[in-house]
Amino acid sequence: MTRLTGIRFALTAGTLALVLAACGCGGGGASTGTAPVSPPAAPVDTGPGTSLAVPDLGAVAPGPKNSALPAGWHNGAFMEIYVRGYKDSDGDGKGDLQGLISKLDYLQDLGVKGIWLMPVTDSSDKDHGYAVKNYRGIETDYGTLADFEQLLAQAHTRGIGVIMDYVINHSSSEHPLFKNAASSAANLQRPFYVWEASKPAGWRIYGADPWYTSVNTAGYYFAGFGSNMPDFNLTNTAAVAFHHDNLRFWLNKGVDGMRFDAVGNLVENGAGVWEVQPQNHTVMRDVQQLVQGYNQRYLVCEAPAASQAFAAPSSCGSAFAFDLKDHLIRAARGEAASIQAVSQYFVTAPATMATLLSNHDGFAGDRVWNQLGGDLARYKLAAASYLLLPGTPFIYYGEEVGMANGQGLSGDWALRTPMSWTADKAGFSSGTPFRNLSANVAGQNASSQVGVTDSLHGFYKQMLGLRNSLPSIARGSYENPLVVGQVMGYQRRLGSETSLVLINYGNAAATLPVDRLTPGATLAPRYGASANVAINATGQATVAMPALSVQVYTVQP
Ligand SMILES: [Ca+2]
Ligand SMILES: [Ca+2]
Repeated sequence: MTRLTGIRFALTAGTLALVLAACGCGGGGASTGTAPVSPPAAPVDTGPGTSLAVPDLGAVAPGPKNSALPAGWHNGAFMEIYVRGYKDSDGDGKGDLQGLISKLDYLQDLGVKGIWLMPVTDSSDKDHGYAVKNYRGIETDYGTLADFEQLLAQAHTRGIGVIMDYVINHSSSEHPLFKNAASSAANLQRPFYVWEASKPAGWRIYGADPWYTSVNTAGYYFAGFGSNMPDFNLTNTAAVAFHHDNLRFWLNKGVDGMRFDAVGNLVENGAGVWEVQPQNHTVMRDVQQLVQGYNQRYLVCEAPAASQAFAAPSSCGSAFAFDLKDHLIRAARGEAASIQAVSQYFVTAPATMATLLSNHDGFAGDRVWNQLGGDLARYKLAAASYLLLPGTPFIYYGEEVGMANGQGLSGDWALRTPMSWTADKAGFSSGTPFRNLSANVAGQNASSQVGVTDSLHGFYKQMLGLRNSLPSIARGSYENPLVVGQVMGYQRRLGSETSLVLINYGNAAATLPVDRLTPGATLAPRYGASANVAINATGQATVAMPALSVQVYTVQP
């Protein structure tokens, strides 16, 4: 999530018309012809105050449950994509859905099995997209609902699933629901949001008082991420039903799941008890049941303050491993305590954790290139460290070519720059990019690395190749972790297939014993080695590793 304070956007007749035009739920919208959609939005009597039409309100019945993807697809690697920054198709300087569609072959060639789209729904921020003003409309900068349906079909043809960012905690203050709610204390849509008649005392969230005055009425509304993004009241059944209908709207179209934003912030119980409250898990359990009512869908949650709690089956089911991320970077730097922590993580953590090195938020750290000072050898170790572990790895777009933070930018903006397709802006847009390029675009870009085995891109492709060709790596158990000096290793097992992964984080070559292997069997090299290694009668093999290297074997009888 992104916090933006002090930014307000005025709703004009023009922007409201845009909202309605972008919504595919009305009579003029595109339709797959199979999924039930909401009735056309029209103003309804909301009692006192305004009654703006709410384009994303209305019941959506469950639609087709079928999936275009094979079982277990979500154990392949995902690419997190900021559409605005990925590829511009029409020269306006902003990435869009047609641009992304034109890069699906690139993603398929890399070996990606899923795409997480940062919000593509219509937003008032016209940037990151987390201030949603129509949950059933596509951001007009990005294209149309028809473009989105084309993206789904084209991704599925390539065996790639598409999950959407879904922002359940808050909407834009320009959402018609909030405009109505803020127009009168007696407005019937007032209870969709969190209001108090007098200003509650003692609150502080991310350094700010989260209670804001409303222009039109007495009373204060709650907005944990800034005044322009008011929190929904998720103890209100109508507010929850509103979101469930919106989720079905997209699932009925064949979306393969959702990434849920800010699930630690859903329900507040008081000034000191606003984060990771028990009700949050109930909200996400119900969402999970809805999503899993469709075949082979994938749900993953963002909760930096309590990563593993939301991975429980009684909650979201999967969650980002923010508690592993820093150890992956530090292990790649050779820090002993973090090598140990990485080795032990999946001994206890749920196998449904979603692993990452960095993402679009500044709180999760700089681009990996910056965190590792541009050391490509250690960058590759960081990549191997999470791409071969259990769970679902999420690559942040451009990470695979070593994109650095943006030139002259700071904060979140430095992480959300145009993709470095070529050595200059031309690979991204024929026009003027909406934001500065990455600082190292001239040296690190896709065009100079695709097809080069020794490049960073080539390394990511080989790691994903292992994940895609060895079921034990994609979804096997995690067994027999070892740390010898600065070498970490573990076995992955699924059915009759056993893989051995070894990573030497040290600057020196190492020769080490690996125990608990199948006695009398052989280690057959899959990556980083060329010769078979014999396993003795007690199940031990002796493996030689160069400095800063990765080796992967399978155990052959
Ligand atoms: Ca564009
Ligand atoms: Ca909340």
